[in-house]
Amino acid sequence: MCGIFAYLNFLHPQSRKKILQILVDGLRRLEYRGYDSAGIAVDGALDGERANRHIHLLKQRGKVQALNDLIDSCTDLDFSEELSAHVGIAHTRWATHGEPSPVNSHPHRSDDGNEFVVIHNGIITNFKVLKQFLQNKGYAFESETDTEVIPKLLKYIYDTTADEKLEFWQLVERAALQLEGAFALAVKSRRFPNDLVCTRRGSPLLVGIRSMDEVSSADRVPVLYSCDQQLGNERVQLGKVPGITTYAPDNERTPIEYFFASDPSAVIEHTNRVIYLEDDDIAAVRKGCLSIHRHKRIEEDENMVRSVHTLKMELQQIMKGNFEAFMQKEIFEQPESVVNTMRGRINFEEGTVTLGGLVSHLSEIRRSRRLIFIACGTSYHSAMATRQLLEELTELPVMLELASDFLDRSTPIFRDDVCFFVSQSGETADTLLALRYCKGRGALCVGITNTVGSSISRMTNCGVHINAGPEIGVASTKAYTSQFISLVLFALMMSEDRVSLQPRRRAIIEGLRVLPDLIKEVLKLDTSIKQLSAELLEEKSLLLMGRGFNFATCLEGALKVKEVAYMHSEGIMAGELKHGPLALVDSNMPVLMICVRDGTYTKCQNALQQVMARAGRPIVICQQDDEEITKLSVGRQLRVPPCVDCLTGILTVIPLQLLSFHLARARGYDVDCPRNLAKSVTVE
Ligand code: UD2
Ligand code: GLU
Ligand code: MG
Repeated sequence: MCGIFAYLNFLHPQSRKKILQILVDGLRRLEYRGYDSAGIAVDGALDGERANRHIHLLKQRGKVQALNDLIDSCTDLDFSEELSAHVGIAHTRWATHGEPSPVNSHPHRSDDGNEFVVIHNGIITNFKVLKQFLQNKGYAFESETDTEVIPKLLKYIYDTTADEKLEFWQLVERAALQLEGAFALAVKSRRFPNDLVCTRRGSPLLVGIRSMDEVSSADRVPVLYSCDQQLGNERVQLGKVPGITTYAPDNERTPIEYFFASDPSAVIEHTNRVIYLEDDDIAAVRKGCLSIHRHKRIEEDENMVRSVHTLKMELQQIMKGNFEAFMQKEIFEQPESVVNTMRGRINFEEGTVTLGGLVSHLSEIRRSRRLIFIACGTSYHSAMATRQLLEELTELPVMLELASDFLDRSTPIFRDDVCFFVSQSGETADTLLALRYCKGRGALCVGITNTVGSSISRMTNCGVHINAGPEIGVASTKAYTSQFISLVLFALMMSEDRVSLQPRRRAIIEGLRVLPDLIKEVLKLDTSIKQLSAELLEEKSLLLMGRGFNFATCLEGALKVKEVAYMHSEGIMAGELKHGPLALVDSNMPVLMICVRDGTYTKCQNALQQVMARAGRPIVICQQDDEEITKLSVGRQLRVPPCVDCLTGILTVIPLQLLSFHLARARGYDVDCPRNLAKSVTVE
């Protein structure tokens, strides 16, 4: 979700100024990964008493430039001092726990003396128990983040295992064993000057190496296994890997530099030799030598190595990965972003859902007279997509309102209403105005937003952060599916103690469990959707028809097509066909229909037949094992895997996201910056 960057120079003297510049430049490259705050840790002056250096932290809210200004104005550091060996770590944050502020920014520290400092990307889901444990041991926390438990835990392990004389990487290994959730970490410590340890689980991390010696692509770093699951202190090398245990320059005293980063964009300007770390690898640099450690797992090959790869990409390309645009990257990120939305919130065994932000308001929401969802554009569609389920599981009337229209009508709002404000950025002007209006009338106001610390997040009484990570493409994709899931989670939470609804809830929770895999399968349709877009290229218009759980998909798909491909497109409620839209249908009008086996299946089939009877050859989004549709329809089919009815909207919208993307590309448009549109609409 955010960017990690660390720079280690060994026997390669650099001025502190240069080091800070390398760190800030690394962050600038990563800024697209998160940008609500940034921070840095470097060594300060020598501490005469302890004969090592203080660690100096600089943290600032806002973009990397704000951190840069803070560094420029810093008077406690000697910028010109030459450091022959040094470790610096830097972070750009996309907050999930605690609002963007200097104290919540990373690096986080173990204590006032900055003994261990940590940067973290991801979410630690069990941080509460760890925090409680550490607080009982007398640790005082200063931030609201999940991350802060990590440096404190490291210090705790360090202090309680003094007799074992653990190595730096072993401390990190023991701490990592206690962590649940997703993370990439970089740790710096004044106890281990000039050494660095990094590890990951679920969040990306790589190491770039630059040395006077040629670092060749034939170089391998053998993985060292620690056997003891509990202690991890017996550093035993299993298997037949010959003598070398670390990546070291041929001559032990050769200068070397390492760059640890969340992605290659921050590294490429320094070196093109990189090693991609795998989950649970612990990479340690000690006296300039890199070693990689991990626990031996039964199923793992004992002769594992991490190869040195050569980056051949251009910078621009790297930021987008193998993708042509951020929108495409974000579409393909959805198997992960939906997991981040659910992370730490669903207990799949017990079948329970906890949205931390709503717990204490739940009874008030249950007692309310109605739920009103107020939003614009894609966010509005996410509420529409989940409305039926919200009605089913909350048994409350659910109203949907476009913020602008809601205000135009001066809609009556009462104290016992609960109003939801859905917005990716949390800054959408119309939605914000509606929020002020509802607050003024005494309604409980709930935010659903992707941006911690945004206006909507702050002004609402409570809410849910969807944790989809930053979205750069102007046309929203992953935020839509994460908003969708957040609302499903809310519905599940509302119905927790309704006995009659338990089988239904179980089925939905099971659906959420398998959803990431199903999304991966839908993404495999990419090639055929690209072909389809070539066929539709010259068309003037595209009608998207569906009903029930999939009507919102039609509206959202049409919005995407309009937004990025500048093609007229309309989402049509299939039940409304004979009340007008059918008149548009003939053999020339491109039509796409969604027909999945839910409560509206037969009705959708009827609609399909009506369209074919007007010589239409609709493209059908249907389910993989649906033979009936194969027999019935004459046009192209896009098949998505079956899943529980109320989640199909996620699987059916992804083909339309892809279609709009490919249409736009084929027409030669810049999909990330469509004309006339802005990412965050902060004007009325
Ligand atoms: C929250 C906290 C986290 C920690 C954790 C404990 C944040 C961002 N998250 O994560 O620090 O305490 O709980 O398990 O600090 N909210 C609004 N409006 C919105 C969105 C959220 O008022 O539009 C409130 C929400 O009611 C809650 C807080 O902000 O009080 C955090 O919401 P969240 O969804 O991040 O909650 P959670 O439990 O995942
Ligand atoms: N969960 C951490 C925080 O809120 C890290 C977020 C990130 O990946 O930027 O500070
Ligand atoms: Mg928008």
